[in-house]
Amino acid sequence: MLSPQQLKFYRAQGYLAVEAVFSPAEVRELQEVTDQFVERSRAVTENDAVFDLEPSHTAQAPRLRRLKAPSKQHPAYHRALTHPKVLAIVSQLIGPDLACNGDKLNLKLADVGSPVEWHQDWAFYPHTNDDLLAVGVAIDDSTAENGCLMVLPGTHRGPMLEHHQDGRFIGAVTDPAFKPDGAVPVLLRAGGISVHHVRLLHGSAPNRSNQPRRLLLFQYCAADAWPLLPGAKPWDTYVASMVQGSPCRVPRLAPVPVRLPLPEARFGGSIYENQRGLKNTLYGT
Ligand SMILES: O=C(O)CCC(=O)C(=O)O
Repeated sequence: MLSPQQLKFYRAQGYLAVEAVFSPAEVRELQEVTDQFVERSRAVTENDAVFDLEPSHTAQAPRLRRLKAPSKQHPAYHRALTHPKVLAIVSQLIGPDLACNGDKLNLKLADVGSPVEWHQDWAFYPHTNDDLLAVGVAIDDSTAENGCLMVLPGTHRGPMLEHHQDGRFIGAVTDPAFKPDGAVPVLLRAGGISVHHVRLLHGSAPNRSNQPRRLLLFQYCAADAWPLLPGAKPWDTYVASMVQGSPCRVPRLAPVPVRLPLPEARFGGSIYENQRGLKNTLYGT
């Protein structure tokens, strides 16, 4: 459970790091399962519904960039999504009735791991209220060298920045004046978790080390937060996405700043693809 100090920190800063949420045995299992998916990616030549590949990926040197919807790909990832310690922490932050509105595993393999340009998750999936957050489960130690998550503290209370370029959504901040001054690295040991608010500005640099930085990302939302994009959540999908508590068909409306991610990004499939062609790159994508 989070202490009152940790809760206060999250409310003020919009993020939190919590060490040792997963046991060494649980971490080992996640590492082994992830190694198996990297092996499987040798047979994959193009991005598909499960695998997203680094541009330099080959069968000889498999470079899996992202595993999509990991909780649907292996029970170990599903157990992590519904881990009682994780759900206890998330409940303290956004309430007891929780749905999952997306999950992914960003691998950032040694030497090649692609960066993620600065963005707010809220730009991708605005809801009727902003009781949404993402939990990052560190499968490896997460360091400045291997491209840990970087955050801009307090920006979850600020404006919604423009994520459009040439009139289309591009999944990254496009204001040329934007500089992530004051950015803070979220350092974690394997088994620790990061938590970041859906409106917090964040990004992460390429992996310039010889160590992988695999981060399992789970998006949780309060059950009464409904997506604003038409057709984004049919009822059955929503009910199936509940990880704790009861569904709710009375959305809670909050005075939140919103920009829709429309018209859709030129390149789809993952944030890495959405951000292709970004002119205002801060990490050289
Ligand atoms: O992998 C990371 O460090 C950042 C991930 C992220 O922000 C995302 O995939 O939306």
